[in-house]
Amino acid sequence: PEYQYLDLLEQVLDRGDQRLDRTGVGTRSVFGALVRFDLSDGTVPVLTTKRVYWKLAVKEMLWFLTGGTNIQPLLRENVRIWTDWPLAAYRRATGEDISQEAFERRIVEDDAFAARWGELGPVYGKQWRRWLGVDGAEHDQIAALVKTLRENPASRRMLFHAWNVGELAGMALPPCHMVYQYHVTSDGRLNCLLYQRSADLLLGAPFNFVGAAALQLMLAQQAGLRPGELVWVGGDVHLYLNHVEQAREQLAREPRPFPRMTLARHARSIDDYRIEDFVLEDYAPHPPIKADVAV
Ligand code: THF
Repeated sequence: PEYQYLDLLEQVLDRGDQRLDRTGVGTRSVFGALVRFDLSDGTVPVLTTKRVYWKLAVKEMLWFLTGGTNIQPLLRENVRIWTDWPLAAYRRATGEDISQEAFERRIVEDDAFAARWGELGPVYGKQWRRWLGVDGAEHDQIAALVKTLRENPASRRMLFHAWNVGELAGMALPPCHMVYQYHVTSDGRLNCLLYQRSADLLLGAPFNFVGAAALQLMLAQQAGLRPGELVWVGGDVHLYLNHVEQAREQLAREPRPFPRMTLARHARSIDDYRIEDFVLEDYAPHPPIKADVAV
């Protein structure tokens, strides 16, 4: 199950280098970590030592795949994990002390307001589906990946990347989960290696595991493959100092087997998946652990 994750959490907690970070909250951090999850038995890394709201993470992944960069469709699906950044920008620009709820309601109801204040800039979706080349042509990295998985699965170039240097300045937040590389074994298993330059180990990483696993299931189905391993590599892997108590509580819990995830139907294309297609079975987690996200 999740022992590799828990070991890493313990290592960061006990031996992480403590310093001040961009957000002003402070972190303990280790540099360079690798965790492997085996998806070949049908399980997916949805942590059990706390309840993970896995549907939010899958919905976020589906939103990335649409190429979208505005939080309005996310909020319409009740996914609120990206609100903090546009909200902070709005408060900074207007000086208005608007509540998160009121801000989210306006984004959902007022398209003009959403267009002005709900934009995150050229983040994941834009780069994945419409990376702008020097010649002005747009590159759909996801469509190209699916094509290569089908036609040339021995390729060593099956990856997509979000770190578009020329567009970083326009992003609300530069990409954390940056590169997804794929590998197909001779017996038809699809492996994924995700490189994440910066990982909020308590709050963000559990979501990123779920998103990557869901994507791996979709890609495998589209290419007629079976899921293999998910290898997660972290650069700056950190624990925020206001998450220390939560980490201790989580580490005191006994992990349970990972749940199984299946796709309820065969989608026609990578653009055709909906949240209802994802079925999670045998998920019996410990209770949720509340923690504030650093903005
Ligand atoms: N910034 C920071 N500091 N941490 C992150 O994990 C992070 N992300 C995304 C972008 N910037 C980041 C945002 N992803 C939650 C989960 C993922 C997020 C942001 C927030 C979160 O609060 N999860 C709660 C439940 C939330 C809810 O119920 O709405 C949880 O308990 O898991 C990493 O990609």
